[in-house]
Amino acid sequence: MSGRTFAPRVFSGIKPSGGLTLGNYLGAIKRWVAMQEEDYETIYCVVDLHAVTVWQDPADLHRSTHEVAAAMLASGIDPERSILFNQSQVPAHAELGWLFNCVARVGWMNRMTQFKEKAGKNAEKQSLGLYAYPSLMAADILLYHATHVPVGEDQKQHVELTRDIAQKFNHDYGVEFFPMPEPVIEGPAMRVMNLRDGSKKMSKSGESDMERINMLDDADTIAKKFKKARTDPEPLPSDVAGLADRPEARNLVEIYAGLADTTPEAVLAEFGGAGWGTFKPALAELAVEKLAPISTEMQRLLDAPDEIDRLLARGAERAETIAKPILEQTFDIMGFVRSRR
Ligand code: AQP
Repeated sequence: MSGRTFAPRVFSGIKPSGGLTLGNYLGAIKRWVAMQEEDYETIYCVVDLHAVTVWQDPADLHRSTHEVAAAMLASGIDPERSILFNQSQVPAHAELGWLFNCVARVGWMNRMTQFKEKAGKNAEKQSLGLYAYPSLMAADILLYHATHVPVGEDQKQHVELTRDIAQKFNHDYGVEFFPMPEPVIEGPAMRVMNLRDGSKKMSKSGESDMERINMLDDADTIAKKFKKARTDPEPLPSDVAGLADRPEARNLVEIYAGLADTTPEAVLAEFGGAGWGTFKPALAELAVEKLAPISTEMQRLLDAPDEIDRLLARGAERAETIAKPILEQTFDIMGFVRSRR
């Protein structure tokens, strides 16, 4: 390999599979906003084709698509500086996804822990789409020759699989066509855990609403959820070593650090020795301070869905101008006849 260089380009997405959580905000959106200020071209996507890998009521899918777009806009994604769109409006995602289904190996898919977690004991009853999800995600990223993929810790394995697909494609066809994208996982709250069980991640589709903070929760609900969050009887330790084997305590400290743009060490320097009766109300107050302006703007946008639709359509047109030539080159490399061009 001679080491072709690719312009720094970020791609990331969120599934419209329910109300957004604090995990989506801290693990993804907050950093996406920051990356707009850095030396990248930034492309952010509402990945609706991924959402339907599990059942979505049509009205809910429609609303969630607007909600995810509204959350990104309200959090500071600038639709001029970034390309913001929903995946199904750029058909090249599905087309490259199919080609990558023919590159990825079944054995690779069998190692994906997210499928195992989501499918549980019912793997046979899951959709084929849920199983193939990582190869569509690889297509999302590589369709733009993206070099950096900011994700939460839970998505790291899928970005690694994307690299495997890029490498196999390049090797099989003797080209240096696809880049090896890097996962960007940095910050204190890259794996926000369930408030009721510190061994599970906070998810949109988790069973109980009490296990997550939704971006649209009001101040009272946020305070109530943190108050009822599971903890242990010990006070907060004065250093991070004291959080070992205390997953629930560590989670709340990391959430605080993520919201305050600081480190768990700094949080413990302030709260070490304090009990939960002190820390939980401080955490709730901070969460409300950060989330309330975002949820107010989200509500305003959700009351103007036509405005969101216009922005998504424009974003899709911009995305397609990058995606289409890359898809066409992929077809050419593979030997397809494309005489309609
Ligand atoms: N708990 C989390 N902590 C940190 N980051 C998280 N992300 C999701 N949950 C957490 C990050 O958010 C981005 C978008 O994720 P997604 O919605 O496309 O898929 P997901 O990871 O499957 O999210 P959910 O909430 O768990 O959705 P459901 O319940 O519908 O499957 C990704 O960057 C992800 O890392």
